[in-house]
Amino acid sequence: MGVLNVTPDSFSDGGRFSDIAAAVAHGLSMVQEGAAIIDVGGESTRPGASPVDADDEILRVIPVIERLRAQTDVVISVDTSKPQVILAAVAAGADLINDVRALGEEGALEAAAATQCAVCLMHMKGSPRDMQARPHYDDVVKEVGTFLKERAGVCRAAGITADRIAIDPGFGFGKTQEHNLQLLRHLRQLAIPVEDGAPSATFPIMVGLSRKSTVGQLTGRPAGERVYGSVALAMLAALNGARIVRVHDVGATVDVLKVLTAVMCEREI
Ligand code: 7PM
Repeated sequence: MGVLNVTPDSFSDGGRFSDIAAAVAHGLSMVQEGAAIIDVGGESTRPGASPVDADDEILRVIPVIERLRAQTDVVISVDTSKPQVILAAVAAGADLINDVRALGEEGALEAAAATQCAVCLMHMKGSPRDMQARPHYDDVVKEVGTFLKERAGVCRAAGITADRIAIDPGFGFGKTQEHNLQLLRHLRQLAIPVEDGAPSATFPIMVGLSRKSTVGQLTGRPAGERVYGSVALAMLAALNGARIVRVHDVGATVDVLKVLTAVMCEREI
């Protein structure tokens, strides 16, 4: 999954033709590099970020989704928590709702269930505003697993079928470095069985580690120099059972995952 941010920069708050065209071109270049999914996001979930208005978010993401849909068959994901954005994005051609709030906002679950879309449910402790203020867990792997299992159950009860649900531990979202490392080491423990599914069926695990501060803490590098660390973490996550890796550096990650798959193909990765 390639990350396509359409959050405002210091020059524009989105919706300008040149911004839209640049975002679409970047999305298409990630498809060329081998991305299977493009994740379009218009809300910054940066620690300490303030919330974005639904109309602003729609103005940013919908033109990009529409134009991508017209030009490629790649799976299009929308990174949002808001019911209005979910409905508008699906109408514009999105296939997957990637929600860092696990469809917990008012009306989000109903909006997602009303579509035929897939969903990715992410764990976050707290809100972007306060999540990095001394997060504490007795057992981070257990707590994240319990939360994701509960949210997957709520989605199924709302009519979202099991084959349309992925889960994500939410690296960096209300986690210390030690929490992030514990989750990565024990990622397979998050393989939540699909109740009444095939005996070995589990919800696919997605992870986002790309360029995050966890990479910075491990390598001592600023955000612009975290490609090698990010790619290494993507590979380790895949080795530990991740099915979808959300990354900025698609070409580099695709090469490494090809190598990993070729070498490890005699057992399940
Ligand atoms: C600032 C800080 C900007 C953090 C952006 C971010 C994930 C996600 C994001 C993830 C899923 C980033 C994050 N991270 N969705 N959206 N999983 N499912 O680093 O880990 O891209 S935003």
